[in-house]
Amino acid sequence: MIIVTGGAGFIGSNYVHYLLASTNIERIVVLDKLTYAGSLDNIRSPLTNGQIEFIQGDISVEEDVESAIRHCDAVVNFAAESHNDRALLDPSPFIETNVKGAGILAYAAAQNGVKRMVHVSTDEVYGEIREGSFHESLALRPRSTYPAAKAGGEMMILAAVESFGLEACITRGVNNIGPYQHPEKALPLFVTNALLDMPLPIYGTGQQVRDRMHVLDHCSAIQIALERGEPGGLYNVGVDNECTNEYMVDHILQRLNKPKSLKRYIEDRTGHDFRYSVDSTRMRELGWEPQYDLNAALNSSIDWYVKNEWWWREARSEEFENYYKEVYQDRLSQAGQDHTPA
Ligand code: NAD
Ligand code: TDX
Repeated sequence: MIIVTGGAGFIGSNYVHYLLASTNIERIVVLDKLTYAGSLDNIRSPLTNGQIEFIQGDISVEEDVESAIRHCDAVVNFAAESHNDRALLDPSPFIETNVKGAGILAYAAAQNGVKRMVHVSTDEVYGEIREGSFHESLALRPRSTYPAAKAGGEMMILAAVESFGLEACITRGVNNIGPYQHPEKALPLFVTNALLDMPLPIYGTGQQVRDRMHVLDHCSAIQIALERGEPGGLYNVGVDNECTNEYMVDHILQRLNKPKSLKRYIEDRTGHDFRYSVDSTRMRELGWEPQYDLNAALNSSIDWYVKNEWWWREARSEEFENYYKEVYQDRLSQAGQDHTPA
């Protein structure tokens, strides 16, 4: 039996679909709090077909974790607050879930004899890098609340490895794109705004760089880490699909046949990391090989939102619209159509 925490969110739900399609694991249990970011729509068909079980619960609440984790062989932890812009509005849930939750989960896993665990972390824990790539041996220098809390969570996992012999490893993935990503994140926000003929809000100059990994490549890496990762091992997961935010926006507009006049350059995100890049040699040495190059990752992701309007209309809920107004309304009203925000 495997527990997938945060399995109703973006990457967790893709991992559930990946497990069902690519492995013979007999029992899959999703434990998810169903915050604004989680939705049973993301795992609707396996739930309806009885292929998975769902427990609504919070990884930072001991009783929720204890009752779910008994008789479990493996845990993959996706549960987190994951959006940088929300961390700027309210850090509390980030500290609660990403640090305390990771600690409670790791302790419960160790006490209940869980055999294997992967804790899904992020490239952002290293901080930004203008040139070259981060290696796992480097010190963590997170520059804002979300990655700082993720770094804290990693320490909780490593403490349980040392203190209790928990067989857990940690993956540090780059930016994911693909199906079921909440529309607060850049690619689904840009695609769905374009489909709605709304402006696309680009932070600062749009020259920031991200390595865009298709979520299924991330899922295959996590599975390999679960099967072959060393206890206490750290594994960068990157794909060399670097591009600027502006390149991604232009690509989206072109694919959707929408005008460049939808682009808006708005006031930058506070503490915006300019570039992330990781050296994934260690992950590749475990036998991992990503399948999607940049164009394939972008195009298949864009096309999914075009085909699944029902999904993103649901995700662009009242909660989302309130959040959108809070983060974007003033900045958009002062926006420019060239690289200099008005
Ligand atoms: P997401 O926000 O889409 O999903 C998070 C899920 O966790 C949601 O279903 C939510 O309901 C659930 N959750 C939140 N708090 C919880 C709690 N206390 N207890 C139980 N469930 C809770 O996030 P995502 O983009 O799918 O990211 C998943 C994981 O991967 C996160 O740990 C994130 O840090 C990491 N990660 C994400 C990316 C990326 O590009 N999205 C890249 C690298 C690593
Ligand atoms: O409206 C926007 N305009 C914009 O220019 C948004 C939402 C984003 N951006 C920029 C900021 C980033 O440079 O696009 C880039 C990507 O932004 P996000 O999708 O918010 O991702 P990022 O902040 O890079 O973090 C993501 O990758 C690492 C995930 O959200 C994290 O969970 C993951 O750990």
